Amino acid sequence: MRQIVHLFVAVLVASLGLMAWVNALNRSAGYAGSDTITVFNWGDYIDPELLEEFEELTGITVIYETFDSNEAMMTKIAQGGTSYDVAMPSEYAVERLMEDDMLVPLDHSKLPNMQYIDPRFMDMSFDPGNRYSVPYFWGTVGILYNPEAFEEPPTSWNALWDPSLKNDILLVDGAREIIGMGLNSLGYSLNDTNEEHLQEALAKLKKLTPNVKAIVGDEIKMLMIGGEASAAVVWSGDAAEIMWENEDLDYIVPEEGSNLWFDTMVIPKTARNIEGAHQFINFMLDPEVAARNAEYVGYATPNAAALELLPEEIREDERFYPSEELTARLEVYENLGRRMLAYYNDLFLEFKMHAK
Ligand code: N2P
Repeated sequence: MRQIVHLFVAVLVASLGLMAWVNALNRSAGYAGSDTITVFNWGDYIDPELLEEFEELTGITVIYETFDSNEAMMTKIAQGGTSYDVAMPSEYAVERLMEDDMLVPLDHSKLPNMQYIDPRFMDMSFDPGNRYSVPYFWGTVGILYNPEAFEEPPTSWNALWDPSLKNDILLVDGAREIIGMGLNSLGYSLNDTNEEHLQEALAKLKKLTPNVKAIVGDEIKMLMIGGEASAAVVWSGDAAEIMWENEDLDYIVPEEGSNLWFDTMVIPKTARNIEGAHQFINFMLDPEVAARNAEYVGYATPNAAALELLPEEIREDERFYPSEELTARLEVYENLGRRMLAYYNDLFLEFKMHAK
């Protein structure tokens, strides 16, 4: 009898262990049953309370993962190891994912809250008819700076090359952003594919290295709030968040041009819960949810009804809701194709090695 009990206990322990293992495996593989979705978003790019509210509202558990560049996100989606249900690529990455047949067409009948998006952010050239993507946030790339370190407020990218800023600037860790800045500072387009121009941009960036203190991801916010550098190349929404904490700083978009970007929500082909993914996207488009999210992350919302709910001082701040006159002279990243994107990445890597 004792032996039988021992055997029974052993079988029980083994099967419990097996169940835990299978569960862990499912979670790590981002397995989404009908009651789970896996969301893949940029770091610091959502109000976490909203995830909990979505879970309470729908009974769907959210597995949440983050990335820090479009390139890293696309690589992970292509690897297929995790079944992401919703992801937040920027416009050129949406185009690339569409080209690679990696996206599920959206069912607009399940996204009634799309009606709240400002029409100027709909039907954009990278995804006509919003067949695969809906806008999430938008913004610019610019210079966040401490006026005390500058004789005159900077108006050009070239201000960052001033020798007085030795070891005093931070750069966002993005290949398109930094190579784009190099190109723009020389008067070229940030979508330039001429290899001579790109080499010129790299040479120019290498001259910036004495001033570069670090090339960082989301830590840039903590460092700038703490006054660790006099200037930083950042996305507009990060600048907004930093300036709420450190009022000494200001943000400009350089006059020779910069990037205007649009981040979106899409459903990758890896999705296992397409219904849940639509529910999540629609939830994020709800005006009250979108307004809270925009206030939390600091980025500009494309949701017209949400914008109405934001405090006037945010809505009317042209640093974060730039005028159409400013946006007209900015450039949106184009999908340069696999080979060119890899070339940009290689140049950026070479710059990073040099900056170390
Ligand atoms: C937020 C990242 C914003 C991404 N941390 C800009 N495309």
